[in-house]
Amino acid sequence: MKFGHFDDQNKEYVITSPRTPLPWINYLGCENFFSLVSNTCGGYSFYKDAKLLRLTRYRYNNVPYDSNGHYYYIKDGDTIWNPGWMPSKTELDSYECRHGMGYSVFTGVKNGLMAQLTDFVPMGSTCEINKLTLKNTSDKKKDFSVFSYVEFCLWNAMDDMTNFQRNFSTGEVEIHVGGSQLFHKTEYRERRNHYAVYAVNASVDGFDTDRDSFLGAYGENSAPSVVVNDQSKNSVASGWAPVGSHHLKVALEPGEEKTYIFVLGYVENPVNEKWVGRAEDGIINRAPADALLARFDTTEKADAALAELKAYWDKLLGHFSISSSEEKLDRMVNVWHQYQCMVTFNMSRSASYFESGIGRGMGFRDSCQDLLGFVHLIPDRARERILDIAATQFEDGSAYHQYQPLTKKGNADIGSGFNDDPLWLIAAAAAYIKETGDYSILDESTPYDSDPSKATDFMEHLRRSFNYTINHLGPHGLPQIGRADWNDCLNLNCFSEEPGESFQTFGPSEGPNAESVFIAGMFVKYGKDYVKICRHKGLCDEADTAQKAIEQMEKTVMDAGWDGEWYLRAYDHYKHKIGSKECEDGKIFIEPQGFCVIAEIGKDEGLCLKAMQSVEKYLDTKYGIVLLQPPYHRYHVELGEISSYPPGYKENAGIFCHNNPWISIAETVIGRGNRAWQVYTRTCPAYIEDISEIHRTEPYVYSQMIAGKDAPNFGEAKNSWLTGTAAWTFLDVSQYILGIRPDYDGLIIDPCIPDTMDGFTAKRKFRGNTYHITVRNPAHVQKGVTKLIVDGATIDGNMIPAINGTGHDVTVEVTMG
Ligand code: BGC
Ligand code: IFM
Repeated sequence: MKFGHFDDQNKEYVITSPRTPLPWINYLGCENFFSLVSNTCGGYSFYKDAKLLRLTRYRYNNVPYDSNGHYYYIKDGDTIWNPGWMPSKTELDSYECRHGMGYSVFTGVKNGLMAQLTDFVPMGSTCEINKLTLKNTSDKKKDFSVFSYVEFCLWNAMDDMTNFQRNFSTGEVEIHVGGSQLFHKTEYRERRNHYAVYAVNASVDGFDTDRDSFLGAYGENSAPSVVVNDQSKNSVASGWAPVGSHHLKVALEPGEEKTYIFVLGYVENPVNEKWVGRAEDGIINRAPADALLARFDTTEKADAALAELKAYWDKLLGHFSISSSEEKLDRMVNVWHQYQCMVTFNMSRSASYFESGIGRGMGFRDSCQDLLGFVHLIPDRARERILDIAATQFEDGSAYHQYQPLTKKGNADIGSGFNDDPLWLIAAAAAYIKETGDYSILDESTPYDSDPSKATDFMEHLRRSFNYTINHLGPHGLPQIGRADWNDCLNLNCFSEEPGESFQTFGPSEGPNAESVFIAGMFVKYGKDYVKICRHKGLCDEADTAQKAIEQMEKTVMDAGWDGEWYLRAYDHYKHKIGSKECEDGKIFIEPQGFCVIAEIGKDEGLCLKAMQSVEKYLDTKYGIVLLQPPYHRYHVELGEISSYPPGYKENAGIFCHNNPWISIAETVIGRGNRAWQVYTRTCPAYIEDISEIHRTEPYVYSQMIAGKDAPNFGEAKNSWLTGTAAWTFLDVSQYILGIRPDYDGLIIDPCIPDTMDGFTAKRKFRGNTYHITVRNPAHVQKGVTKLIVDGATIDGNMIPAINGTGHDVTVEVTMG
């Protein structure tokens, strides 16, 4: 069952019922100001940092779910309704929500009145625009009221939810009616150097800034008393809960329409003596707010800003596009994969409807992996991101696991000890260099622990990342796992003398014994990149030494990390095998199968094929590949968080979407295009749109997890949007299935597609040139390039050497066979 449909022409998902199984959201903002907006106008805004600079309030875990947002009420006779249905929940005569690239449009019709709300964050601004168009579609004159409503958050979202003894006394507002731009503004501020402004470009018939006055005693936002009575109270908030609400009385002749521009903005108010305490001027410096509002004070200016935003996205998505016989593939590759990658660039794991914006900020491993999916779109910002991440590394190569976006400083509460983290930095750096050819990043002076006095060049950061693994080997010569590797919940150092009976701590701790075969796979895969980077720098001895360490690790995996039919997962503190046929539960895990095959460990010996066959045999389901089998049926304290989940959820045998593309990529490594395709399509949003009632999260983006076959709700997804799945799937489909893969010296063309596919065309920007690629598959093979013609000349092999200069259009013809 579907709740909408894709509009490929406009790059939109069109939701046709407000009653989606869960809120289906979109992200507004590409730079510093962001809003989350659901299909019923729920959501909130923040500036740069969802925890520290939150503009509007959201109540998580609320009942009903998703019941605060930026709302517009229409009071038409006795009827109160909202164009996005919530919060009045008045049945609409028609409803539509279009989530597009950085904007959302809600169209509601009720009793011959159409209200269309367009929400977006203009480029280069610190505000959200809500453009509200009202049209009388009846044959009678209509007189009605519009009330706007936002509830301000007192900046620090955590404090806002917990520290009432302070916060109920901090709110102050200033209200300005009229003025040169005809804006009505409510400025919410705290006595600090920034404030929020909420304005409309019209003279108003009333306003409210105090929540209790607006809602009424014991009132709710589904039917605020001000709206019910059709009369604002002109309330002035002092402490308690400041809100912004404008009252507009509107009269429309049949067929007539009117448009209003509402702006919710963030303004810095630099400490400036002129403005402190001068009652006649107000206490804040209004000039920057006036300047912001002046940019959007007419419909034409707002429309131009929306057009600019759309042009920005068209240009961005123009970096990579394809055309094939598969409509769903095209729409995912051309639009939604890349869009989700950009959202993960902006949000990392901070703010979604499943991440509160308060807990996790930027993840070290998460952001490094996200980068794999957006580096081709915004290489300059990717470069900056890599250096920001590296600056949170410690001098021994380990790293803060998370950092705060505003301060860019490591989060000491979480600390370090996740032993895969350092290697992800090499993955990110290698992807950046392959995309751009820019080796100068290696020379950038980069701090440790955000302390400029402890800086080295970035190359040294990579060296310490690589050596961190070598310096932390366990009893079998495999990498120590530390608190956890990619699998946050496999905490093998939760040891005690009596396993299962008592334990040292619940939660991750470090120790020398527990080892990870997954990190071994990463070390081999990204170690090879490190070797290439060393060679490019002329560090031949270092490259040779690193190469030997990699070969040794491959041998170690084959000796101590192979279980007969698949790669082992780990050894625990007691040196017991994890992910082995000898285990009662958790006999086989997905992660080492993916990474050891991607690293080609034991490929010639047949290990890779065998491991992939085992994945298919033991881990496959119709909705994707589960993380492990059998699930842990009872709690194993010595394994940490993993078995605290019931079977089929999250890391305990859920379908973790993130590592499904690892398997798909691994299948391309061994040339099995049909299977790589099957794995790709099984979790791909557009391919499972028809089962939205089962899947439940947005059908245009990935979720972190789908309940596995051992869970009662098999097939139900959770944690949409902020997942490494976005980057990995785009990498899988663009670089491994379609096979257009940047490399150090050029662009590799190496498709591995289903044998039923005739071919495809692609347009790919690479180092300033545009490649127009046609792939033909006349022999219907799964992999193999027999002919590569570049601008009319046949080339040996399957790599197009990078060309000097930019601005060229290059024609590439590829024949598979
Ligand atoms: C785990 C969480 C953990 C999170 C953080 C998740 O997959 O289930 O418990 O806090 O990862 O990285
Ligand atoms: O790898 C992690 C990621 O960093 C956060 N979410 C869960 C994944 C698997 O545990």
